[in-house]
Amino acid sequence: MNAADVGRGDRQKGSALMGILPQNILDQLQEQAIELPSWAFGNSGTRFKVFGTPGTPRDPFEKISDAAQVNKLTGLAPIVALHIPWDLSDFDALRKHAEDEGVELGTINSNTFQDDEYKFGALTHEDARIRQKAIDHHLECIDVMDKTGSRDLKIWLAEGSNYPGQADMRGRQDRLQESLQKIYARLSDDQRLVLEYKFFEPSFYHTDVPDWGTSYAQVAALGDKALVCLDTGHHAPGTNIEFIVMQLLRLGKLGSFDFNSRFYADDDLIVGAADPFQLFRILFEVVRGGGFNNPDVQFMLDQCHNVENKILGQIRSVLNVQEMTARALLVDTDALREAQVSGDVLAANQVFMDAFYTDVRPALAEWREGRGLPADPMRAYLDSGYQEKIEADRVGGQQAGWGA
Ligand code: LRH
Ligand code: MN
Ligand code: MN
Repeated sequence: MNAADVGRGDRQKGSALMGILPQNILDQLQEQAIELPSWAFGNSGTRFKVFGTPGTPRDPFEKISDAAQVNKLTGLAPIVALHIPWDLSDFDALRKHAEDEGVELGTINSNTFQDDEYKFGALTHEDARIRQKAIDHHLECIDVMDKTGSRDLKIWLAEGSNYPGQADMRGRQDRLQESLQKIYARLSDDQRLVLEYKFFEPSFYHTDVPDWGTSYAQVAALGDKALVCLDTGHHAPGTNIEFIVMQLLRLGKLGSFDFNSRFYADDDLIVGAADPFQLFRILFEVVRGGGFNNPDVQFMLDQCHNVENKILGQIRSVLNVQEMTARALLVDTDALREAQVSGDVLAANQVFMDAFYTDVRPALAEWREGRGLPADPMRAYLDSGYQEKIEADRVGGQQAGWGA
């Protein structure tokens, strides 16, 4: 009998949980921690329009309070990542505020993509003065990490060129390594650098860190405290992302995820919304490669909620990750291995699909309730009165957005 059959029988008896999610899986799910991006709570949009929404945070403190709601209702999101300079503030006070709200401050994301001087590069720029300015920004980010108690500095670089011949691609790789070495040297023993790749945008011909191989080559040359960040939306359509996850875990260089989903490019939609099966396949490789609940692999969301409620969008996202993790943990790995070894292609595929098609949502709702959390966190948020309160309180003042 496979997991799906067990689940059907037990649901008839009234308990979704019993039988479908064994204790060892629940124990692993209990430890799951997903990091939320502060910018998911600010206003965002496309280059066509940014919609302002009532109740949007006016400062980093309010972003933290909103993120804390997600954690209170799901028990899944105890960490909040910051973006510098968007979240510049009194970091001692912000850390205290986060603690009061029951969350901690996490990854510090640098930003070298909104300054005129970085038009032709930052860490790779031909001009040593501009390179130094970009390096100094990262050193300031590490100062922030010292205050917030953050472990990870996440670097995504918007650098590249638009036309063949425009830039010396080789020289830029060398300068990138030189600049990264200066940043790396400032990290303390318990801090890390994660280098995020993206295949295009804002540059359209070449990008200096376009793929996992380049990120790997750059961080491998730095040392053990430098790792790769995999943003799920940063690959060409059709890329087998789970293969990359497998390879980076195998090499011990997967430092973090930026989870989101996409239909076309870097859409930053809710993780698991566009292609739930892809999320399942990724999480299966995470579990297979020892990445799940491994403190060396950070699970972060990197999303924007342009048209939907932001707090509900984040709640939906962490639940999607939890549901797909539960399904990935349900794969009968013994049966899978047996089928693989014996060359039984279709049996192997069926074992895999049985887990994917198992609806774990009722079981997770029941388990949540048993731990004093709402069975339906989305409903609980709507009933909590929090949204009405922030809409009433946060009138006037400048709303914080993606980039502010
Ligand atoms: C770049 C990116 C990177 C940035 C974030 C706002 O596309 O994924 O992680 O820091 O978006
Ligand atoms: Mn990202
Ligand atoms: Mn992105």
